[in-house]
Amino acid sequence: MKRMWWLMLAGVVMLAACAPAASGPKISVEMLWGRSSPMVVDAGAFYVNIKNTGTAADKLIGAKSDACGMVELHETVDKGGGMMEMQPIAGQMIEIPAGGTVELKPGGMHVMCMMKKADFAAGTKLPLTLVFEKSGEMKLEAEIKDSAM
Ligand SMILES: [Cu+2]
Repeated sequence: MKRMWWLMLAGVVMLAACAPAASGPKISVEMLWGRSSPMVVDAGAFYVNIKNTGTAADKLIGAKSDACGMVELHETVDKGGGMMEMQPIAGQMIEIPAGGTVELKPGGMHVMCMMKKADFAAGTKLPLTLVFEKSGEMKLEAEIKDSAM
């Protein structure tokens, strides 16, 4: 019985030695969705919370989708006097700090789907691939939802 324990302990030590170094970014996403919009509107928007539980920062450097002719990272800026305008994010990159969460949400940053090829109808799911500088591509599906915002 004692010998068994030693073997198990040896196994655990070996596993630990073989595990890759726990450094670098560790990206996960939550609450990915797209806002419903009629087909006559040429553009649609996706929103997502991006979490980095790793020890190094990463960057969202783009996105792509078969549902869009072109995808851009956008932000909504307050132009003053109640004027909200959206514009492409400078450099097309969003920093995801180590241990941080970045929220892409209505009224803020978003993934803009231009030259829509699919109907953004509530209840449907559309493909969206997020591209990270270090973590690479993350293939996802966004559920389209109605939003008053
Ligand atoms: Cu936009």
